[in-house]
Amino acid sequence: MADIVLVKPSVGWYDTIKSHLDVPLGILGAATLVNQEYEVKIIDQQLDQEWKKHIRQELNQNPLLVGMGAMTGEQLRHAIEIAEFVRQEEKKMPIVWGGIHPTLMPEQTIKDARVDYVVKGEGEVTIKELAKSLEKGKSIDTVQGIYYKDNGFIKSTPQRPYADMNELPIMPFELLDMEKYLPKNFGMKSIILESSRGCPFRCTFCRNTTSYFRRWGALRPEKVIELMQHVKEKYGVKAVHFQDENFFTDINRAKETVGLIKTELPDMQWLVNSLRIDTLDRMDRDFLRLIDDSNCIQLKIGVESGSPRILKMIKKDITVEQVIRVNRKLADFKTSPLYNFMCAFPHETVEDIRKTVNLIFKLYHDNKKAKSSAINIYTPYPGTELYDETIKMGFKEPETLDEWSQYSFEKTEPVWLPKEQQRLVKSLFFSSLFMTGYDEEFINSPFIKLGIKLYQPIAKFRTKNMFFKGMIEPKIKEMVVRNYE
Ligand code: B12
Ligand code: SF4
Repeated sequence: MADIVLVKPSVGWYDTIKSHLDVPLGILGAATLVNQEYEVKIIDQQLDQEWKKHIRQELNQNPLLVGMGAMTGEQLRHAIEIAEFVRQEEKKMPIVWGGIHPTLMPEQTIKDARVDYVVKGEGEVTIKELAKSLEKGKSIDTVQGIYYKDNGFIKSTPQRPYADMNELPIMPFELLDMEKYLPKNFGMKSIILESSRGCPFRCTFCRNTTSYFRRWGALRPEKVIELMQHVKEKYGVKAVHFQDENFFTDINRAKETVGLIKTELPDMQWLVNSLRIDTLDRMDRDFLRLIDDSNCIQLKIGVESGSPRILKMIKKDITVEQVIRVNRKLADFKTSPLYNFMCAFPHETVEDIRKTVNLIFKLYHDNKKAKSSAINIYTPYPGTELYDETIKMGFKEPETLDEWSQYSFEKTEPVWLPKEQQRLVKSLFFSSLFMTGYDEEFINSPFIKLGIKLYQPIAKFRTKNMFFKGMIEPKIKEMVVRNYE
């Protein structure tokens, strides 16, 4: 039985319709060092129908703490459900929260009665030190990076310096039943991994400006290869999907890493989550050829908007001309680009949105391999520059953990936009999501798969023409999704 119990809250419908879940890197990250000194048990709420029974069993052995991490929104709702259960079963059990939401809102999170400690930022060292202090009954004010309560007062310790990823051991994947976490991405057994953390750019909607303070840290090329080799040998992984927010920040490191993937892992496919247009614009054809030759399947690229005015406002520091140029350049290579877009920014007009839609179809036209994400609805996250702007424009800031758990781009109205435009962006998100169908291969049910296939041409027509009359499809989706919750 375990000393440390870590629970991964369900992400909600987003994950329940998928055939396989992604490895919970946040929880595994938190387990990395503490696992060397203590017995750690991970419970995945989404996979384990009997999570309550299993948490109860662990509580019987009196662990040092129960920990969980959450993103803002639906996952937070599930984290609250878990914390409430633990509190109700064992009043005195220390409940530790980490992950992105508590990091962005540590003071508000610690105020909640179902939270005893908040770990702000990276969790590896902090949770280990916290566990030690709790075990030895020592004062915790020497543990950096935490918020806690002391006789009703909220206290915090200084920010912990960022870890050097190269000094951390490989995450303890062995704590999980890995077969349940290796989705068939592009038809191959795949895994999500991280090779760097943070991003030095300044986009006004992005949490990196506040949770990593525009810092970027990365594994050295040989360490990336070691990690890829580890998952290949131990779990038979054939494709690695890097979740980094900016894999190519250091071009020399990236070049060396890609070169090593080509020579050391010639059978491994790989893809990256996030890459900038201006970086690609600077890359010469030799580097792009190397990326192609190293079996990179896809590059996910943040474009966000087709409107120069909006790109300037969000400080994306790229131009529409660059996007078009890069897309044409990439047409000569096997690796396919997937462009990410958003809408519903404060001050955005219908004309700006039309420019985004037009750009998407131009990218498809110029490069047959080009794909795009749904046109996601901008969601204001605390601490970012645009967040303050939405508040000025009428957005009511959630004041408690419970209120934040109800917060999502799907449920929360973009009240900073005129009423008519609020409806438009929701319809556009919906049609563009199904137009792309790019997540289709993760979906379990053949019934849902077929539904998406049949709906795709209609979704494309609606998106291209921004025509949303008589749109009953979101209601149908709601009915289908309810069956999976
Ligand atoms: C994988 C991923 C997902 C996965 C699931 C992740 C999960 N939590 O289970 C999926 C694909 C489902 C997903 C969905 C979404 N995601 Co997402 N996702 C990511 C991504 C790419 C990687 C996360 C990760 O694993 N990082 C690596 C680990 C090691 O880092 P970490 O999670 O921060 O964990 C460290 C610390 O936070 C801490 N920690 C974490 N957990 C715990 C627990 C304890 C007890 C302790 C002590 C410490 C601790 O220690 C860890 C090691 O240092 C991040 C971007 C990124 N690169 O971080 C976005 C990100 C987390 N996602 C984001 C968003 C916006 C979304 C969506 C809303 C997107 C959308 N439009 O649909 C949805 C939300 C769906 C929902 N219902 O909630 C935002 C979060 C914003 C926010 N305020 O929550 C991020 C930051 C991207 C961004 N830059 O905007 N996402
Ligand atoms: S480039 Fe991407 S990760 Fe970096 S600040 Fe902008 S949106 Fe965030």
